[in-house]
Amino acid sequence: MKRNPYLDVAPEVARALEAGRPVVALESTIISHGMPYPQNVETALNVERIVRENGAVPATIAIIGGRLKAGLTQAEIEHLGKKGYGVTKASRRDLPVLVARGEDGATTVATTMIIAEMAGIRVFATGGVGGVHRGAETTMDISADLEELAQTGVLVVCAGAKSILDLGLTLEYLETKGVPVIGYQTEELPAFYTRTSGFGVDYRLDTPAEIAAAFRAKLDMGLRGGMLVTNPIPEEYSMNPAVINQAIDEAVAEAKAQGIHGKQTTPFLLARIKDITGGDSLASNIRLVYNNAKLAAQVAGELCAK
Ligand code: PSU
Ligand code: MN
Repeated sequence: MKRNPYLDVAPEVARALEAGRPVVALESTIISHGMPYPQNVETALNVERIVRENGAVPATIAIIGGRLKAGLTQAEIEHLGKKGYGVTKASRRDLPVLVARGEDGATTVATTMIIAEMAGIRVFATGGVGGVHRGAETTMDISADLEELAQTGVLVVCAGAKSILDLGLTLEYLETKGVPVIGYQTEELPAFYTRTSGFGVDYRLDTPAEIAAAFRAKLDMGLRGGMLVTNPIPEEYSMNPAVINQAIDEAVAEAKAQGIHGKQTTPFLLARIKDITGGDSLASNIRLVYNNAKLAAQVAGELCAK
């Protein structure tokens, strides 16, 4: 493979990739903008441990000093976690200037996919992906994550989409872009904090091997783009739908009243929902990320075997 002069693959990750062993990419905006310190750092380190316990090597992805990093040290994870909103939330459009200036960036789902693909990593675990926001018919707020799923060949394991987004429009957008939306052991799109949403997925697949087979087929056919695997939050950590939906409605109304827009929207909503629920949403968020890390490691293992 041609060496990418902007990319640093951590030695352990490079060894695993070379030997054809499973690797799971992890994002860093969830650390800097998705959760408060110190839970963010604790969660990021636990996620890496869970990936290992399930037989894969973790590669947390970020931009450090202008370098695209596939695999961070513990000190780098702590740095991003402590700096929080002080780190640039980096989506696709942010990469050129951050790299040219030698700055730090926390990678969203979109940029994590880009860097994972550059490094040769095919499977990525996160909590939630961006999507079509409520009111997008006037704001045009549609996450770059969806375009990335359309064009970059990485499988993303998430817990579905939360209703800060318009779930119906998000599914329509993914359909238009040709992104398969898979439900893991479910026919329904999970709604992040809860296991159901009332919306159907494209296909229900019941084992990591079936998921890997579908993604392998996509790669082998040369079909551009990724695949979205939605994994419901474990029952014991799921939230009361009435309580969480009320909190989301309140947070969305506040964002609108305060004129929050652009890249601030998602972090603002997540932080408000956490405060309104007295921290309950954060506890659920952490658990669903662990659940996704486990499934992603299993899928990465199966993909290597194919
Ligand atoms: N949803 C979450 N937690 C997160 C994010 C989304 O539950 O941390 C982050 C992810 O990094 C995602 C990004 O890629 O927000 C989407 O931001 P935007 O909507 O601005 O594209
Ligand atoms: Mn947006």
